[in-house]
Order: sequence, then structure tokens, then C-alpha cells
Amino acid sequence: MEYFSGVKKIIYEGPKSQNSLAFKYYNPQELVAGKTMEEHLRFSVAYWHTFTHDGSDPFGSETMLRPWDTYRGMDRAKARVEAAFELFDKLDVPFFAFHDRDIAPEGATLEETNANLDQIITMMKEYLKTSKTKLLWNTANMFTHPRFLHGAATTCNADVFAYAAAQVKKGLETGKELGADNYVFWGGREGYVTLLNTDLKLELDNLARFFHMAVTYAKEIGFTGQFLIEPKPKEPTKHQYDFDAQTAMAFLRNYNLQDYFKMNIEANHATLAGHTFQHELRISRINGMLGSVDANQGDMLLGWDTDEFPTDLYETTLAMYEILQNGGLGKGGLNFDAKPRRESFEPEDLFYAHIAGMDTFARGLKVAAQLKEDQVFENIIGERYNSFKEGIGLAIVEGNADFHTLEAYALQNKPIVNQSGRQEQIKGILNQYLLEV
Ligand code: XLS
Ligand code: NI
Ligand code: NI
Repeated sequence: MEYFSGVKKIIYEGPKSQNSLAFKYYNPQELVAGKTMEEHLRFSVAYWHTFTHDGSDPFGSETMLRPWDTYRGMDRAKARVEAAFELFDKLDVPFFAFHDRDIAPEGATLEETNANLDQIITMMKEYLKTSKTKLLWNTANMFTHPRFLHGAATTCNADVFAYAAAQVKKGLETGKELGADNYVFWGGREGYVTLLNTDLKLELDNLARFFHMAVTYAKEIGFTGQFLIEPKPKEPTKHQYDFDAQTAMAFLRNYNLQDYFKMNIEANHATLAGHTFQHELRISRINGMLGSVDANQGDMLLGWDTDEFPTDLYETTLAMYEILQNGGLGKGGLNFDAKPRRESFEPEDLFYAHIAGMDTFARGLKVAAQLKEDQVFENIIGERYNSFKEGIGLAIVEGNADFHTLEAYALQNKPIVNQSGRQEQIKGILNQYLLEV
């Protein structure tokens, strides 16, 4: 059966095209800075937003019209797989990502749940033999079911900790079976609502124990995907332990886990944490920890994760600049952790949304590549820190200064002269690139 009969394969038609079901800027085989756009961008479709999200919100019921919703239970799960590979093929995306519970419904027991999963995994494996689309990452949903109300690896209930371990064990086996490039940990319920009932130290220690067990098990079964932590400051808990990239990286170092994990940076999580997307990418990059990206955007007027498709060129340009500076994303990718709005309920909207996101990142890539080729920011930043390239500055960065030598220098050095930071000039230059490249 064809699920999206109104849509043919999406092709690149260029910026002048009037066809909404065509790419304007994403031209997969076009070379940019020595690699194809497809290789740079490594786009991924999120199974949950695209195939299971129903449009409900805290005030209203489902709105999404989805052809597979004529089925129920495992039949619907199977229909979703068929629809998924049709959409992947029509969009020509190289990757997808899912939570265990997105692809198969929970059964009455863990055995039944795993049996449901196995049926879908077998079906996906068949598709993966011929499809160009591969699995970027999978993860475990340990936040929807009521058993996780106190957390998963950070629960107060050891039985739940054990259940979560069984679920991630299965997740790693799934990742291996389907050839996933990464495995993601997003701790939806790993945090607290009030410290009045929380053993903070035990919860953090247990989270680290859980991660060490996952590392050990991955080695045991020969799962070679990259482990990723996806920081988020709040929602659903009031305070999540993986608050932002710096907090997550400090946690990993505290518990000697830093060699096994990288960051999966989500744009909307960055802004919820009070950071820019670029900040979270940069701080991960300079620590050698930038692994993958959940490509979306938030609404600056709303205080929650709105998961909009990324359409802001300014943001995608600066994101692609960080990714190019990182030498690419390696095994990671740009996963559209994004959904069409509740009001955009028709099946075609899934295509318009992905096309908008892919075009926006493709354009961002081209602008970022030109900025990098011209060394725009490198020259500006290099010059701004000139004082550290000679004299007393060089002595500081080379470790040849102490408080005595610095005091002696300061006493004879007057007056101190500063130079302008020129941010308005720089933003003007950036706009020229955005408009002219
Ligand atoms: C939720 C997260 C989630 C992860 C995967 O805010 O972004 O969707 O990406 O569990
Ligand atoms: Ni995400
Ligand atoms: Ni999110």
C-alpha cells in the first residue's frame, strides 16, 4: 500500500522552483568544501514525531490525519514501518532514529513487549537490506510509562532501576542488530522535582553505575555505536541531571565515563537552558565531545520544548559553522527531533516540514563553508587575541608567568589600552554572507 500517494520522490529543483514538494537548496550530490551535501548533513527522520505523534497537547486531543491509524496494535506498528520506509525513500534521507516504544507497543509483560519489538526489528532488518536509509540511533523510552514516575536509572525504586537496565540491554541488542551508528541516552525522568525527598548523591551515583553497566554490556556484545548523552535542563522534571553540555561533561568526568560518551545537542534544549544553540555546539566541540545534533528550533516566547522544524537561517548557518570546525559529525547526524504544528495535520505537512528543515540546513552549510573558506571569524578572533601571541601574553599562555612577573609587568605598564570588540561590524559582515553566498 502507498501511504503518501499525493507525494512523489522529492528532487532538487533549485531556488527558483515554485514546487513546494521539491528541494530548493538541498542538492544531495552537490560538493561543498570537498564533501557532498548528503555526507555533510547526514539528515535523519525522527520516528516518534513523524509516525507516532498524534497532535494532542495538554488541552486538546489528537489532530493528525495518518493513513496508518486505520489499524491498531501490532498491525499499526507494522503499517508504520511500511509508511516510514516509503517516506524515507521519497525524502531521500540517509538516516532515521527511534525509541523502542515508538516502533512497537508495550505488551502486558516485559517478555511480551520484547516479543513485539522483535517482530518489528525483523521487519526493519528486511527493509534495511535494500533501503539507502540507515539507523542513526535508537534509544529507550523510559519516561512515558507510569513505572518511571520517580525516574529510571535515578529512581528511588531498585525494581525500576532493574527494569530500566533490562530495557537498555534490549536497546543495545537492537542497535547492534540494526546496525545503529549511535545509541542515545536522553534522561526524560532522570532528575528531581524537589530536593526535600531526593537523595541527590545516590541518584547521581546510580546514574553513573547505570552508564558503566551499559558500556560494559556494549563491549560484551560487540556493539560499536557511539554513546551519546542528550542534555536538557527541564521538562518533564523540574531539574534534569543532564542540564546542559557543561554539566553533562563534568558528570562524565567525575565518574570516569568521558571516554565513552559524546553529546547529542538539541537546539531547543540549548535555549531552554539559557544558552544559544551555537554555545552548546561550541562548548562540546572544544572539549572533543560534539557527537550528534537534534536539529529543531524552539519558540523564544514559550518556555518549553516546542520541537519546531528548523527554518532560521541564522541559526543553521552558525550551527553548520561549528560542525565544519568540528571536522563534521563523524558517526552523528542532523536528526529532525521536530514535528509539524498541531494545526498542520495533513500527511503532506510531514514532507513540507522536512523539506523546509533540509533546505534551511543546506543553505546554512553553504554560507558556513564560505565563511570558513574566507576565514572570516578566524581572522577576527585571531586579531582580537593578538596580545597573547607575544610579550607578556605569550609568557602567560606558555606557562612562563606567575603573580610576581605579572605584578612587575603591571607596575611599569601604563596606561592600559583596549580595542573595540566590533560586534555590530561583524554581524553586518555575517549578514552579507547570508544574503550573498
Ligand atoms: C525530548 C528529547 C527526546 C530525545 C530522545 O525532549 O529531545 O526526543 O531526543 O529521547
Ligand atoms: Ni531530542
Ligand atoms: Ni527535545
